Amino acid sequence: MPIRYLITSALPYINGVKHLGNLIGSILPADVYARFLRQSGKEVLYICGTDEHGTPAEIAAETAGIPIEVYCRQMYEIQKEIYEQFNIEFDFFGRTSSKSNHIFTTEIFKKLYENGYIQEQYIDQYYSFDDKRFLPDRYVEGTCPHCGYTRARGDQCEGCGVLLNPEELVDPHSAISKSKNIVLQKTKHFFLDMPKLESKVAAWVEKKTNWSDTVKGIARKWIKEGLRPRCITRDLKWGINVPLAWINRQKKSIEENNSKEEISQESKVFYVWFDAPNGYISITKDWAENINDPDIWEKWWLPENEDDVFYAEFMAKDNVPFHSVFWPAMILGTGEKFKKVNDIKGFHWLTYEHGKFSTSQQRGVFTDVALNLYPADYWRYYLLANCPETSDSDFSFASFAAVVNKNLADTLGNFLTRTVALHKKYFDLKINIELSNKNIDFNLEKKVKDFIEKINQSLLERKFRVTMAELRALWVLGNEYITQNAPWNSAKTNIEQCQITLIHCIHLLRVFAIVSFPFIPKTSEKIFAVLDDEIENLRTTKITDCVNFRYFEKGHKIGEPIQLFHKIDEETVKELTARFAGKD
Ligand code: B3M
Ligand code: ZN
Repeated sequence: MPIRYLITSALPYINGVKHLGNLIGSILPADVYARFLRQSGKEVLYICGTDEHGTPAEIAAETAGIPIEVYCRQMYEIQKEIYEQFNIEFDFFGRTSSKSNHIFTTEIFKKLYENGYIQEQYIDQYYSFDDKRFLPDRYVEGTCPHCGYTRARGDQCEGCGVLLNPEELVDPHSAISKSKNIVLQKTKHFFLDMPKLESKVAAWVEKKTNWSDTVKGIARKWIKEGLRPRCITRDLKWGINVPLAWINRQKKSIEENNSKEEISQESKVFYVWFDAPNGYISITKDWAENINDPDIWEKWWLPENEDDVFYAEFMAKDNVPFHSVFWPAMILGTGEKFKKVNDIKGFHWLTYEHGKFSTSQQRGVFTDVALNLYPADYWRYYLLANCPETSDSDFSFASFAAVVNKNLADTLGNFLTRTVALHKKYFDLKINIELSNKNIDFNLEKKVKDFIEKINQSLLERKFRVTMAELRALWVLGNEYITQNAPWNSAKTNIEQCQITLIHCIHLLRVFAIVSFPFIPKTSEKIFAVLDDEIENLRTTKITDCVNFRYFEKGHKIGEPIQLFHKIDEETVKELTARFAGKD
């Protein structure tokens, strides 16, 4: 049994505000899992941060007309603020451009070098005179030699899907400036010797019997096709410098090495995917510094016993190869005992009205705009209920409105309004009876416990779709209970029975708030405020222990009824659908 739970979600790239698909594809489900485990009394660390290096960041900064450091700092603050507003409770939200990641990534590289897993190779790369930079493959554009598509990229043709090398393109030009003033140049790069690491990685992957078929399938496919050396450096300025002086010293110290040639090229940095995953560890170090306990990170990443920590990663499926094969290969190559992942949760895509979310075409809903439209819990609930867990799922305002109206407003919201309004009408919000073995509805208790057991189990397994279905069914039970027991009838004939029913409903509201807390935390807090219970109890009550129909004692008074959710009407759906349809 693990004693600690380490959780990371893929580090959102720095080059802009993320859309709803990014949120549900990693950060939001990880937050639910972390909240649930904390409620269960587990020791949890949830780490995330911005992924800040690479060409797209440089280009975004140039487009914005500000220095890259300034751009990254601003975008970091903006993204951090947005996640706070979505009530994502990271233990720390850091940055891969931090000093600690520079130091740590350099250490990882040196260990790999010393252990013989780094090769040098010359490669041909286009240099653009007008952009004054080497062009990464996907920033070279031209005509596909296979299908004639004129906007093929240097890594792949989007016309026919074939994988390309930039030098294969006909009429190549810079995708940034469109300039044709580009030449192929030889430049020396460092490669991670994946063939040499392959057997280690393959053995490690095969031991992962708990991985989903999708995740395991992706890892196996890469390994089966044979791992090739992977270029881990780039000719860019922004990034973590390759320690060239150190490498030159290493070479000099190896007497028999006949290649005495020094590498003198400046501005060679690590490829962003080489430094970003190390960010999980270096951000944990930054968290440790921040809480004035600098060595505490080792408890998570270098546990005495590997099984003491259960490590779960959350990400979209295109990130899976990097987390299931390449980063583990790096870690294995260092020979250090860093904690490696136990389970990878890989999500499919959220589409927008059956198409792609698109930043450039302003198509779809982005996280900052979403928060201006509706409160965080509307989005959290909808996205989780509709999460692309085993296949793609689609966002539309019509389905968003349907889910908010039916599940949130008509089911949970309505149950609160009915219960509290009736309790006000008949009992002036005051509990006058003690529930005891004589009048507790044990049949109801059993049903509630069964639902919670299922929710608990599916959350432990990080299965979100089933969890959400069970949660909804639990809320429905509340409405069925009040309808069947019709306290408005018993009010006329048996006022004691009327209150017994309503006190059960008040206790059900408390249960709903606790069980719903990982998903819609602000709503749970509102319910607790109405019940006049301590908000802190939401965080610390295990969902499997929360069914206690004696909790509110005689004399307890609850607050006035409130409307938890507002319905979204058809006109609004039409208006929003048109507003976010994008430029094309
Ligand atoms: N930044 C996610 C992406 O932009 C990427 C994740 C890094 S996790 C170490 O696709
Ligand atoms: Zn093509």
